[in-house]
Amino acid sequence: MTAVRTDTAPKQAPEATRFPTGFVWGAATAAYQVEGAAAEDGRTPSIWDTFSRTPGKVRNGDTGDIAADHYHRYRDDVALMKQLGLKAYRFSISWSRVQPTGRGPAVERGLDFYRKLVDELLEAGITPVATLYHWDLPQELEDAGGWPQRVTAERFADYSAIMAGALGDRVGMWTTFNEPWCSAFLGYGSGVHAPGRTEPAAALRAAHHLNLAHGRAIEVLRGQLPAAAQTSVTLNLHQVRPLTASAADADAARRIDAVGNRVFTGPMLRGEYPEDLIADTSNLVDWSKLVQDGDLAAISRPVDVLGVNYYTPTLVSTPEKGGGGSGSDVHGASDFSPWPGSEHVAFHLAEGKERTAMNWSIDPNGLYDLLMDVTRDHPGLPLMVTENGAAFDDYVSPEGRVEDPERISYLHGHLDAVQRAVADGADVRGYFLWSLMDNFEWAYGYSKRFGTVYVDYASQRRIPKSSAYWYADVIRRHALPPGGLS
Ligand code: IFM
Repeated sequence: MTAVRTDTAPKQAPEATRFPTGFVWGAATAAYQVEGAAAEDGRTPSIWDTFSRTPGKVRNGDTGDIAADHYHRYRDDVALMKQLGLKAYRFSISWSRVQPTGRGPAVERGLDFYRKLVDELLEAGITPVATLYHWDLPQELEDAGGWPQRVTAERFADYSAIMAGALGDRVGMWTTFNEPWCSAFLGYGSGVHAPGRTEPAAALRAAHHLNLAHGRAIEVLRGQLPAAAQTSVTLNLHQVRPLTASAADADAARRIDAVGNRVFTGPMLRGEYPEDLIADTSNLVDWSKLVQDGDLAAISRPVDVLGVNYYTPTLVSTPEKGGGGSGSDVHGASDFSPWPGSEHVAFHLAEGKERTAMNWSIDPNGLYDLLMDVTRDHPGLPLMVTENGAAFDDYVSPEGRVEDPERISYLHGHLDAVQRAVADGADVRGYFLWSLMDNFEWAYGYSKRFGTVYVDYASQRRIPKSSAYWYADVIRRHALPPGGLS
């Protein structure tokens, strides 16, 4: 048979760029946002139980009492994760569930929940990634002064030892804190998060003690975990952009970068607090007394991976350019600033960009820039995108489906940004979609849906949204679908 010759080579679909070998695909949740079972098996209130029960603090008076009932439904949730092909699940541990008073012995029933969850994940072939703290300080420790008190860092080290002892044989990836910026500056500065205090000096003290607690926990984890275990911390690094090219706006951006980012990356990754941060805030705290001998060495113990959470960039200027409030409205409105020492900076929403249901502008280039900036500032540091995602006004169609093309588009754009950053030299090891399922969105209660799985709170039925199937396809391919959005 004679072969038919063609002059043009057969058309082939362009090969989709694959993510690096070993790139981890996951989804994330946090204890207070999904577990529920707030008063079961010995758990005592955390600051978020107290805060959410305080009238006017959380939209509609919502609380995490039941949330997505993950405490009782974790087996089905893990089965769903497996069905979607997730390779890793990032969850957090409720401190007051395992050590109700925040000090002293652990409660076995509380530990058992996490043991069973982890075993279920391992059985399903899903890597557990444990975060020790996602904002839910035991209320008893807040009553004793909370994060502005140095002793809280020691309590955290003890709690870390309990968890390393209970799960160290089966969890290989550990994160000390999720977004300590929110704990310090929304919790003690603007007060839109628990415990709802509005004391700028206390917010800075909290930031230092969160840093110290991180360092002490890394020491404990390293001492107790097998050598192969990985340790990390997750920061919501603000991708700060000046509104104009003026020197004044550049200075506004510098200030927010200092009290938003470098207050953590400075001591953790360089072993020092930035001089400009100290100068900007010296009227509020005496850093020479706050930071004691040995603190910086403790805080800068190396981590294996830096977790980065990204949602939207932060556009700033001097106040004369207009713009809104304190920037805290990203997480809830407050008359108080979450930016000690930088109260006069104005915040803006980027013009002409699409927004999510949080009114956050959608800008995947912000993620690319962020990953490249961290890579430039801290060469060789492995990174993991530990949260990225979007809230939209999802609903169940009469056919029982939840179509969320906007979320697919958001995820596609941001995964493309990750891929571009990898191609340009960023060592990004994985991506965790926020969130696995709809959950308690802090001051917004259940009014905002970030899940790739829809939760019908009345029945607790889970319905994977179309983005969940899309994400499953990305995981299967280990690449974005060819030809843009699918
Ligand atoms: O829901 C939160 C999460 O708890 C921490 N990072 C941001 C998410 C969306 O606001």
